[in-house]
Amino acid sequence: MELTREKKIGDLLKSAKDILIRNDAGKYTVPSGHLYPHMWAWDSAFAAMGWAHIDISRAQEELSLLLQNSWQNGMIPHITFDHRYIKEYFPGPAVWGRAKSSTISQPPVWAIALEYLLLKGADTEWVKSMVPSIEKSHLFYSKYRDPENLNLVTVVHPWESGMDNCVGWDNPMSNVSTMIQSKLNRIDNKKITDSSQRPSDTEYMRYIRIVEETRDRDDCIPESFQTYDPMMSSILCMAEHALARIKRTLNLDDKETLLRAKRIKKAILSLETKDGYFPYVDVLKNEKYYVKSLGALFPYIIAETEEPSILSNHICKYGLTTHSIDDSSFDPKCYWRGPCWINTNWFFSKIQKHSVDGTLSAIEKSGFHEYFHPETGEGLGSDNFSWSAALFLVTFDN
Ligand code: 9WN
Repeated sequence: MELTREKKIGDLLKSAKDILIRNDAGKYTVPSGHLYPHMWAWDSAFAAMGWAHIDISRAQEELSLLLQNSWQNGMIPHITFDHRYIKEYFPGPAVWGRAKSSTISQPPVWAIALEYLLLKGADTEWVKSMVPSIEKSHLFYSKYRDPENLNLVTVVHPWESGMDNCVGWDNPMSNVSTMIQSKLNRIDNKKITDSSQRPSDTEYMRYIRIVEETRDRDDCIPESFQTYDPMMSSILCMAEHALARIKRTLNLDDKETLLRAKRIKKAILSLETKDGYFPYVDVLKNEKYYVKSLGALFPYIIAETEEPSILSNHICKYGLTTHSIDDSSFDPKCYWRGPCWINTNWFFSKIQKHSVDGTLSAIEKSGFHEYFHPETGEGLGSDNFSWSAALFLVTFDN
């Protein structure tokens, strides 16, 4: 019995490596050649962790390029465009108003990836050389994403959170206008033709509207969306801890980094929860609100709460659902509004053992899809998805 499981895992590990090799666009890895043909920030950091299982120098190359893309203010942009493929993705540079990249960031997982590469034998001098831009990217969030000085992190676009259409954004998004100047030229829904798996046109118009509001502003902050996100805040806290550990290993001074991590942790964990969920805060309406999204449970990871009972609202055969199963907004097929994702399973595996088995069941059933139907395990969105492959390697190749 055990042998069969090992054999299955062995075959899947081989396929996972093949996917990263197939999605290798040269110096970076596309999230999916089919749907996402540019460099995405958190996808690349996850991919680098996967590459560490194939070729450590290729892993270093991925992270080096990601950090080279940093803006002057430290921001690592969420998309860096590959000009060979501009026509294959919407919205491109014409909508963002910038030739090279989008104007928002994504969850800062690069220190977590760097620590992983260090553990997997990356060259320590190279690791040291990555530290300053990682540090600067962390400081970006406190300088430009914390308008109320709460030691927490806002997102200025749902895409910045990486959980694009999660139910957490419905409230602030309802105030965003759908009037846009650009032509809504969606390509995603020509590639994923089942519209129940992707955000709606109305949501897309709002996404574009927010981008258009940032276009002529130096600070790239839109006027209609700015919301504190419990998941971003928690990931920054994890990333600061990872950076502090890297510094300690390299005999660098970790005091300031550790202080920042502690400040964020304290700020998050002192927030009042409702039904066990941490709040979002809409800066523009000055309003705290609660949503049963998996994102609002990330603070339990930094609190290191083992198997928190609240996760039972999300447990299914394929790991954890991105929205509470018994909530009326739960949608098992639609993107971040219910389906299971391998990266959220991986984050929660630190406090919830079940999500590891969930990941195996999902991938065993449907391959390395972008996300999975929580009831049937059907693979949804894109196939051959890089971070599903990379995090499978991280979880099972040891
Ligand atoms: C917009 C690349 C990205 C991920 C995000 C995921 C999805 C983009 C899209 O794909 O977002 O950034 O076009 O839907 O939501 O987390 O980084 O895989």
